[in-house]
Amino acid sequence: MPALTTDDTTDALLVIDVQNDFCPKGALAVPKGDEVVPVVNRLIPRFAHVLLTQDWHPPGHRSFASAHAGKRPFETTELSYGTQVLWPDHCVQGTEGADFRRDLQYGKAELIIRKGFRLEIDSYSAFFENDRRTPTGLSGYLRTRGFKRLFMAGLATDFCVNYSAVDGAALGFEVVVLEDGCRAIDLVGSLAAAKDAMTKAGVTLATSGAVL
Ligand code: VGL
Ligand code: ZN
Repeated sequence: MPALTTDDTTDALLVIDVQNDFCPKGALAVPKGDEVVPVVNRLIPRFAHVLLTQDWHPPGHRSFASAHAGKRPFETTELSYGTQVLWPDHCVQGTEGADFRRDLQYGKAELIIRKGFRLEIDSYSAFFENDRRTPTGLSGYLRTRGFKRLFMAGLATDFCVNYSAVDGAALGFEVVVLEDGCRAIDLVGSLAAAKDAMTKAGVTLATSGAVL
């Protein structure tokens, strides 16, 4: 018996960044990132409404270490909005690395929200870019569609899932992160910090078994 009963009118599944570059052999491979695919594929049929996010950077994006002389991936730098982790070039618009995993069964997705497309601003969250002010438009979409509770899974737990979950909760949505449907990058304790931040924000951490 699933522990949580889903509501076809007010619940949505938000699948975060299940893209080639975040999976093994990808440019910013999340360890075991591909393991989220079978979990998400089991979740999708259980939800009436499925939405996806897609990390979608222009070439030369400011979050890329290659855009900063003398910097290497996973170092940080100060951008106009604060400290930014620098990443390997990844999820460049229109490249195979930016495509969803081929085995992700996402045909029924009703919305694909792209983020990180402004050259100067990174965007971990599905709601606000990393300047913490620029909205993606997702909250308006969710509200006008009447969604109240969001189940989240995808990549990476400690970056895009975490920021999306915390922002979603702050915006007044009920947020449930299905942890076995996520994998983390885990840079110097970032997974533990992310779990702490999500818990403090009122996000429910559960496993896919809660709804399957
Ligand atoms: C992500 C780092 C850079 C993510 C995206 O999807 O978690 N992380 N861009
Ligand atoms: Zn990115």
